[in-house]
Amino acid sequence: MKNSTKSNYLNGAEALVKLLDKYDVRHIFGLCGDTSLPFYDALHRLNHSIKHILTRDERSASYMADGYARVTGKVGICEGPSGGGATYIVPGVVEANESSISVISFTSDVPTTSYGHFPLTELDQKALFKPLTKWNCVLSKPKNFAKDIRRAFKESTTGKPGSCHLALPFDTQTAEVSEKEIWIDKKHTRFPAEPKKPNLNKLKKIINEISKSKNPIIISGGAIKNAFAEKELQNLVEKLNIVFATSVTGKGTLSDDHPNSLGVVGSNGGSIFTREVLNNSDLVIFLGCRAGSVTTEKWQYPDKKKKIIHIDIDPSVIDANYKSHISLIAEIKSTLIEMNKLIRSHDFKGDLIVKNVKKKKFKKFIELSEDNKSPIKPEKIVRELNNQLPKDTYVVVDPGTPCPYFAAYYNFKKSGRYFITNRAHGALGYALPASIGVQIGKPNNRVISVMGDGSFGFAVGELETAVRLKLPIIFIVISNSVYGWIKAGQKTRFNKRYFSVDFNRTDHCKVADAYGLKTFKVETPQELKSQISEAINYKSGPCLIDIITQPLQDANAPVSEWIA
Ligand SMILES: Cc1ncc(C[n+]2csc(CCOP(=O)(O)OP(=O)(O)O)c2C)c(N)n1
Ligand SMILES: [Mg+2]
Repeated sequence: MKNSTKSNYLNGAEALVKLLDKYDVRHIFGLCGDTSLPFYDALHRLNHSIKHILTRDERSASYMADGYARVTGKVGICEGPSGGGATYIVPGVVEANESSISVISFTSDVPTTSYGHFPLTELDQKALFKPLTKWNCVLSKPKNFAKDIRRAFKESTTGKPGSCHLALPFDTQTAEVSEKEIWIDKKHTRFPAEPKKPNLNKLKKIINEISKSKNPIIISGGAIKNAFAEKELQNLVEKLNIVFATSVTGKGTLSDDHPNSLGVVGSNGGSIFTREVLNNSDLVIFLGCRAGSVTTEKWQYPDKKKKIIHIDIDPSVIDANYKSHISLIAEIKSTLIEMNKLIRSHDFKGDLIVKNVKKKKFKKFIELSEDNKSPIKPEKIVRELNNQLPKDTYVVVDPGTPCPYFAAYYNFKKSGRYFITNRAHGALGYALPASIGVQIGKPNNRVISVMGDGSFGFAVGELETAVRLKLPIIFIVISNSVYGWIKAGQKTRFNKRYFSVDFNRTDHCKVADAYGLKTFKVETPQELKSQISEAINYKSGPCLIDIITQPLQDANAPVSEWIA
């Protein structure tokens, strides 16, 4: 094996480490394997500023990279070995790609010389990742090695950001790569890069249409958060005094305290009151939002006759669900900057509309949150956490009970990326590993991970990682011994024909204790406040609060449709 035998050459693995270091990569999330050994050896031998975060499952590595990228704006890097490692790393790669998050996944591969000879772990990685990524490639030619890595960073960060995959065959890791190839384009270290500026004529038409409208509403997806354009958005909203709503992913783009912030609309976290605002509007402006099934309650609200303006970097979302009156394909931050320059002030009375709706929307929530009967209501958990956590806490939530409840009722007092959830696929088991990526990306902030007991079962192995790294994450398990969301679907749409959704209650504290976490058990509403307070004061490592909670199918969840 060559370890830089000639002075002007490196081996492929060394070249990869040097390139990643130049790309300002400071953390790699991954898990070892036979075919990755040259890469690990290069990480061990070379001088660099990269920390390798050893995970207990490749799926976690990709979710960690996703969470890390969401809060830092840097490219999230994950890695795993050939065969099982490559198949296990898929979920986070897909989630990031569809959520427009820059993630690059490297998986090592058997030597190109053994392709077709049935070596252990052989897999057509190119074919596997092709439909799941924005761009992918097998680094099979040393001559193209650095060029292809640069292409991955470029593809991942420009246009609609997304994920890329690179397969690293064993023999390219040990082959010679010229040192002259070790250069990068700094623009591609963060996303979104090389923003596409808006067409000003179209933008003027959009502004004219907004000026003519009476009750316009903005619905934003995750793009503004991803572009760190919250300030520009706030300027626009205040200039127009317009109603501002979001998808689940966009939650927190504008602080929930802001007078114009309506909150989340749609079937998961919306309410009949937010829907009413949408019904009363005469113009809907989708900003960086794909208008998917959840945000639009299966394309019912807004109804198809509504006048639509659609602004997005991704041409494929335009007119996919609603015929737009005017559309604009451009990067969101540059668009907001130009809009603020061109638009004149209006008073669409957004603050008044929002005030009215919020009063109605929170009435029942407050009532239920004050109920002191067992089992503990999800409303009480959200309210208590909201009362006690610092305002710059990152809240990472799973599907099931956490998503709709936090989307609807958690009150973010600061604009930004504080709410993180996986809305592309909504796969169980995201919040635990993603929160690890978030805490590594934001070491000075509090991070909480709220999961269902179903999700806990998917991801529990990473508690060891959190303990090993002494990350002060607060893990919260909504313990209801059921796949509650699905049971609620059986209740509402299948006449309570419950089938194969209940499971035994796990003592999550005992499990967490075995991993070395500090634990808190909450069985009655009376214990909730003090246990949360103690958990927040505990900062020397991860802790877990196990909360015996009202099952989702019996709760008053802010969900209008269980079958998305
Ligand atoms: C990987 C994966 N498998 C299945 C589903 C379908 N699904 C959506 S919600 C849900 C139940 C969630 O149960 P739990 O985590 O216990 O939360 P609860 O609804 O009980 O609060 C299931 C199975 C999914 N989202 N992801
Ligand atoms: Mg459950």
